[in-house]
Amino acid sequence: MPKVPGILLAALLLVLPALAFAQNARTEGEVRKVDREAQKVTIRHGPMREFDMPAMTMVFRVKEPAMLDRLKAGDRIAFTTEKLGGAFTVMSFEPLP
Ligand SMILES: [Cu+2]
Repeated sequence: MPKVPGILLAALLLVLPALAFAQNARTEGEVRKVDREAQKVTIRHGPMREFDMPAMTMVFRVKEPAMLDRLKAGDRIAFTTEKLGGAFTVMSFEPLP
């Protein structure tokens, strides 16, 4: 049986917690307003434990401006968030029924 290089094991140990974090960052919410000019979206979101944040309505940036074309007020979404350069940023989302 071939030996697994230590560097691969180390990489795996680094990646696994990152995956777990990405899952925890999933939040559900409702789109309240889309601002294409400012490239921002207002979302009424549920609690975000990873940011120690209760449910509230707030403004997010988006990772890519094109994401705004797929969002409109009233949409219910599940989304992932990262804090990029101090700004809460929607990294991905999917529509909820
Ligand atoms: Cu918030």
